[in-house]
Amino acid sequence: MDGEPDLYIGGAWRHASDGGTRDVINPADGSVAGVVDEATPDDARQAVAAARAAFDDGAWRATPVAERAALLDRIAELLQRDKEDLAALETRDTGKTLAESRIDIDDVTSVFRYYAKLVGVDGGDTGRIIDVGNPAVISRVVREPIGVCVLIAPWNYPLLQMSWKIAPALAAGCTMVAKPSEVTPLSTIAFVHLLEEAGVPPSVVNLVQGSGAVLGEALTATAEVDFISFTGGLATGTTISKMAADNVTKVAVELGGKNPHIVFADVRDAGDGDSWAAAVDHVLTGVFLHSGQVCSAGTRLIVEESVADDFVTALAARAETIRMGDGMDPASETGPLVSEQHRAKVEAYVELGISEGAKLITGGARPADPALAKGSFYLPTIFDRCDRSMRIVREETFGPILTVERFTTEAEAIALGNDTEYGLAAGVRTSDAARGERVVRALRHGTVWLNDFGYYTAAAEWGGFGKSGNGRELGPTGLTEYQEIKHIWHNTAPTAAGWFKG
Ligand code: TXE
Repeated sequence: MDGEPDLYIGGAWRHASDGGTRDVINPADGSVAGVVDEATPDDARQAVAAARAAFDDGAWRATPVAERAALLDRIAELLQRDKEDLAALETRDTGKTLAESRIDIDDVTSVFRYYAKLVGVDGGDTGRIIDVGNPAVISRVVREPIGVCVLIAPWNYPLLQMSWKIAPALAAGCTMVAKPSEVTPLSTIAFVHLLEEAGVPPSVVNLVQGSGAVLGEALTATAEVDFISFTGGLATGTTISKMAADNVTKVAVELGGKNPHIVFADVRDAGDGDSWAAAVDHVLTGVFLHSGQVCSAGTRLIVEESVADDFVTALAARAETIRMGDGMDPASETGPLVSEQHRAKVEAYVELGISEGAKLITGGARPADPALAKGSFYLPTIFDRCDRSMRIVREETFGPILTVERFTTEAEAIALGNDTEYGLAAGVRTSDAARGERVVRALRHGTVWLNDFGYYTAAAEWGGFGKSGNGRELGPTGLTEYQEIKHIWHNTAPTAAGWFKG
């Protein structure tokens, strides 16, 4: 960054082969947060070749799991040592508040610690023994690293999303090429320096950054790659899956969501006041945290008719008090959108919502505060009286926009909650435990929160139903995605098969 080489290929830091660079913009004020090298397709091909050679060489995958686990723990220690620097980079790059960035770095640390422990269990890959009915035969199923992985991350949680990929890939013994979003590469560059310091062997992790459209083919349409893990938009995920298909390359994609948050009237009827306040608070946080740029954001409020007016009024009052500002300012509760380009997309969706007949309750504009004029800020926005015919209800806006739909029966709430082509996450709020269990089991989403919203843990799988993607990250499945399964049949007392008699 800023004159230092940023591409890490074959264990060496390099500039782009054509000398190209990119200005990375701080969305809080439009200033240049850093100038980084912009890889060419040829650089990307060299990174893939380096990862291929390192995998085929066999040394990394033969490293004892205990050593790999110790390396992951060392990475976790360095992450904590550098937490403040990494968090500041993340804030300058994405606009999110420093408090959020610090949580992100802690979460990244937990991911490395989790996989260090998981891979250490039973030596990680001793496998499963099968009784085939012949005492002379040892039949066992083992897991082995899948090979060369291409890891493509988005801009909303740059380092966190990348860690969900790099940690299990390293734990499994894979080699890899990481490509952060061109919009937010800074924390990943710093992190790869940290990996080098921790002792990750040369060529095991390679790093390129630049436009996905330019580098995509070199990274995904090649038989040199065994697995592609992608997080990003639906259109890009579909393109990558098609490119990978020619080589039958395994792909796992996480493509966002249009996540329902269902509120039953009984949260108020419970009469304790707390359930109601908690519901309002969680719906608010669920959609407006990080200005809605969260794949699991609860962007669709589905609320029981009898309390809907009061709920929306309470919500709007809270939304209007959210303090926006530069993420580096501790007084800020939320930062800007990630870029001017993204704000334009969000603004277009607001226009669309109005033209579709949704009722604008609050927001729907840039903030008037002149101190925010240079940043890509946008007010928390609520649309009431929405229905499923509206694109604003069906499509992922990835901005601070909440749509409100109303229901009168439990069956209707479930039907609305499932009426999306996505299926990443959903929330349910009710004071009736039996109803809560019925509804969470009926919802077709990868994560469902009951009387909570947004929480996750490195130990539990994350991913979506439907067009939210395929494959899972985190948890034990987040490791097995990076492994191939091999059945070994060992006859300790070989005899002739005796099939052919001649
Ligand atoms: O994402 P892209 P964009 C959604 C959100 C957002 C929309 C578009 O709705 O508005 O996606 O965002 C790389 N081959 N999400 O355009 O393009 C790209 O460089 C290989 C949801 O920023 O999908 C970046 O590293 N790679 C999401 C990554 O893909 C390619 C989080 C994601 O960028 C490529 C972010 C190609 N042809 C946005 N084209 C979530 N699931 O949480 C691009 N890339």
